[in-house]
Amino acid sequence: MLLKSEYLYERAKKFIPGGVNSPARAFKSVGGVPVFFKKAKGSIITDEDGNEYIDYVGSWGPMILGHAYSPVVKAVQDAAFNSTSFGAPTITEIEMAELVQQMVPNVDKVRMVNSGTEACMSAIRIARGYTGRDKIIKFEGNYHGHADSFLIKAGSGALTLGEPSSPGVTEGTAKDTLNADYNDLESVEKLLKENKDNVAAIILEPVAGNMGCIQPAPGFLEGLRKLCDEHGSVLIFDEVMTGFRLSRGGAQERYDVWADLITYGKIIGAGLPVGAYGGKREIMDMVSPDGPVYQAGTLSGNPLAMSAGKTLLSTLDRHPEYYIELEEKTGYLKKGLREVLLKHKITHTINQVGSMISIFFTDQMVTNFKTANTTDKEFFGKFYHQMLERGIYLPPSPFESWFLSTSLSYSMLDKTIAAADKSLDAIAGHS
Ligand code: HOZ
Repeated sequence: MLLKSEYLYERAKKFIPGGVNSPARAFKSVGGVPVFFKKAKGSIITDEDGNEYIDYVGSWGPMILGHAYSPVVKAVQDAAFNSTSFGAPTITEIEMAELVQQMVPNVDKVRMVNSGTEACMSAIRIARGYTGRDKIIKFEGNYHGHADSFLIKAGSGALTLGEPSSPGVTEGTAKDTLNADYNDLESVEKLLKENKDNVAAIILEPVAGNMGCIQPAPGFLEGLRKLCDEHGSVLIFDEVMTGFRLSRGGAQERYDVWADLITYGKIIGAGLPVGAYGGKREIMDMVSPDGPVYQAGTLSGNPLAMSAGKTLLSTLDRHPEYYIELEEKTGYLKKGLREVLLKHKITHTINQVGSMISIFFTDQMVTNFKTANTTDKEFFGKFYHQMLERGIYLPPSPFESWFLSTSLSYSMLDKTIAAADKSLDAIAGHS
C-alpha cells in the first residue's frame, strides 16, 4: 500500500510543479504515484508507508557502495561541525582534485561545480572559448543536464515524457546544437563537413545511460577521437553516470579512449550535490581566473560535498576488486532475468556495461535512440508496477539505466529474479 505516498503526492502537487523536483522521478511514463522515501541503508530503501524495496536506482548512480555508507556519513558529519560552507578555499578541495588526477590521469586540472548540468554547461563554454567556434555536436537520446544547449533531442526525463526538445530554448541557441546518431560515425562526419571549422566540441555519454544503457559500438569512441583530432574539435566525455562507476578511470579507462574534457557528477559527490569538469591543462587554463572563460559558484567545492566525495572516491581507489564484484553481480542479474524472460517468451534485449543494465522489450538490438524507442513502453509500465509490488524499486522509465551497488547481496539478486518471474506470471494472468 502506498497510502502516505498518495497523500504526499497530492500535497506536493499544490506547491511543487508536478509534485516533484525533477521530472525523471514523476512516474509519468509508468503511471501511478511516485514513491516518497524516508530512509535507506545499503540497497534497501524504505518508503513513507514503511514498505521496503531493493533499490536499483541508487539515487541515479551515486550509491555505488550503498546508501548511508558509514564512512561517508561520518565524513559529512565531521565536516558539518566545522561549518557547512565558507565560500573560500579549503584543503579538502585540493585533496579532491589530487585524488581525481590520481584516478583519471588525463585530468590535469579539475573545477568543482554543483551538478552534472553545471559541469556540461561549463565544459562546452570552455570548448567554445578555446576553439573560438560556436557549434557543438551531441547525440540524439544522450542527456547532458538541462542547460539550453542540450535540450534538443535529449534523453532521460525529457525523453521519458516524450518532450526531448524543450520550449524556452531560443532558436539562436538551438541552431548551435547539432544532433548526430549514437554509434554512427558517418552522421558525425557529415555534420563536421557541413560545419567545417565551426564545431567547437563533440559531447557524448561514452556509454549511454539516459536512453537506457547502450554501449558504444567497437570503434565508435576511437572514431570520434580521430575525427576531433582531424577537425580541431574538443572531445568531451560526459561521465556523469559512468565516471568512477565503470572503472576507477570511468569509461575512458574501460575503453582506453581519452577525451580532452570530462564531466562528472553523481559518484563524485557520493550523493551530495556535486559536479566537476576537467581535462587537458591547456584547455582548463582558459577557465577564470587563469583565463577569460567565466564560471563560478558560491557553493562550488562545498566542504560537505568534498568530504563525502573524497571519502567515496578514495575507497574506490583502494578497492579495484569492487569493480569486478559489481560486474559479476550485474552479469548474474542479467543471466537470471534473461532466463525468466525466455521462460515467459517475452521478446527482449538486455544491455549491460559493468554495473549499468537495462531491459528493452523489443526484438531489436538496441544501439541508438531509434532502436531504444522500439521498446514496448506499455509493457514496461506493467512490469514496473508488478516489480514495485514485489519490493523491487527500478528507475520509473524505460529509458533509464539501472545502477547496481556492492551492497546488493546475491540473495537480493535472487529475490529480484524471482520477483521478475512472478511479475511476468501476473501480467500473463491479467492479459
Ligand atoms: N540524470 C538522471 C538520470 N537520467 C535523472 C535524475 C533526475 O533528473 O532526477
